[in-house]
Amino acid sequence: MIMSKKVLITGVTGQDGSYMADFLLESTNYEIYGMVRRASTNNYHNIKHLLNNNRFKLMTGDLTDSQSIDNIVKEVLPDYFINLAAQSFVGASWQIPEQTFEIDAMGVIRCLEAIRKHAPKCRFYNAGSSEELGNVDYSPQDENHPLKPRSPYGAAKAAARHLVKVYRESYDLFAIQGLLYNHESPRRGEEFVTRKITKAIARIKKALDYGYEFEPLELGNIDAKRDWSHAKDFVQGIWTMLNQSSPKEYLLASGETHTVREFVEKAFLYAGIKGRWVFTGDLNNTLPENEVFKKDSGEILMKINSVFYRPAEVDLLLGDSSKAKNDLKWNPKITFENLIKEMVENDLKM
Ligand code: NAP
Ligand code: G4F
Repeated sequence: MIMSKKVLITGVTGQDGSYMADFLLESTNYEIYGMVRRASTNNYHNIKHLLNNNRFKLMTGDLTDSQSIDNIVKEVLPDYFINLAAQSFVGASWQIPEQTFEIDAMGVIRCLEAIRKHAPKCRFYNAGSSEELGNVDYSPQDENHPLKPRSPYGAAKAAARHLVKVYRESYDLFAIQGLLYNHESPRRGEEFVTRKITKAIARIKKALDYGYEFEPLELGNIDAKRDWSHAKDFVQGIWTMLNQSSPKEYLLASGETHTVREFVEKAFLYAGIKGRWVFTGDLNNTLPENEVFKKDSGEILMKINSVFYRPAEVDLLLGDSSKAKNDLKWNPKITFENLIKEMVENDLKM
C-alpha cells in the first residue's frame, strides 16, 4: 500500500498556516498535521472550515517547548515540516524581545533538532522576512542583500536564517528559509496596518451610513513604504520552494512599493468614502502628527497617534523576485488593488 505523505504545519491558526493547509488539502492527497498551542479561548476562526476534514489533524505543541516539538516530529515522522509559527508582530517585538527571540529563533533550533534526530529526510521550511534586511542598502532588494535588521523581530529572524544554513550544511538537511515580503489577506491579524485600516473603515462606513459619530482611525508612520502581496500567492511560492531538487532560498515579493498613506486612500475609496489630506491648526505647522485625512464635509477619518511609531523603522521595502519567477516558475496573481478591494469588501460584510 502506498502511504500518503505527511506535512506538519506550525502556525496553522494564523494567516499563512491556514492558507497553506487549504492549499495542500486542495492540491495534494497528503495528510496535514496542524500544530496548535493551547489557548484559553478559541482561536480557530481561520481553520474552522477544516476541522471535519479527515486529512486534517491537530497536534498540540509550542515552539517554546522542545519536548512537544520532539514528540510531534517523532510521532508524525513528517515528509515536510513548514514552520510558520512566530511572534510575528514587529511592533510588539520591542515590548517582548525575549519571547520574540525564544519563539522566532530558539524555536527554530527546536524544530531543526527534532528533524535531525527523528526525520532527517524531512524537507524543512522556515518563514523568513524582509524585516531581516531592515535598513536597506539598495532597491529593489534581492537574495544577496545583507541582513541589517532594525527590530528584535528582524534580528530573531536573521538569527534563524543563520541557524537554518548551519543545520543544512552540517547535517545535509533539506532546510531553507524563504525571504518573504509583506503579505496580507482577509485573514490578516487585526493589529497589522492593512487589516487595522480595513477594519476601521468598515466601522466608520457604518457610522457614516447611519449618521452617528465615530472615532477616527489612528495610525503611526504613514510614510513607511511596503511591498504588499496576497498571502494566497505566497503559500504557493513556499510550496514550490520546498519541492525543488536542491535546497535553495528565494525572495518572494510583488516588485511594487506603496506607502501606508496610499493604502489608506485606496481603502477608503473602495468603501465609497472620499477623503483628502489636510494639516490642522497653524499653516506653518507641518509636523506629521498635525496631518489628518478628512471628508470635505469635515469628519476626520484618520489621524496620527505617535503611540504607533516604532523605536526604529524600516522605511522602505521593495523586493525583486525574478529568481523565484525564473527558477520556480512562481506566478503571483493578485494585484495590490485587488488585495485592498478584497480586504475592504470582507470587512464591510462582517
Ligand atoms: P500570524 O497570522 O501572526 O500567525 C502566527 C502563528 O504562530 C499563529 O498560528 C500563532 O498561534 C502561532 N504561534 C505563535 N507563537 C507560537 C508558539 N510559541 N508556539 C506555536 N505556535 C505559535 O503570522 P502570518 O502572517 O501567518 O506569518 C506566518 C509566518 O511568516 C511567521 O513566521 C511570520 O513571522 C512570517 N512572515 C510573515 C509575513 C507577512 O507579511 N505575513 C512576512 C514575512 C514573514 P496562535 O493563534 O496561538 O497565536
Ligand atoms: O503591518 P505592519 O505591522 O507590518 P511590518 O512591520 O511591515 O511587518 C510585517 O511584515 C514583515 C515582512 O516585511 C513580516 F515579517 C512581519 O511578520 C509582519 O507580517 O506595519 C507596516 C508599516 C510599518 O512601517 C509601520 O510602522 O506600517 C506602519 N504603521 C503605521 N501605523 C503601522 C501603523 N503599523 C501598525 N501595525 N499599526 C499602525 O498603527
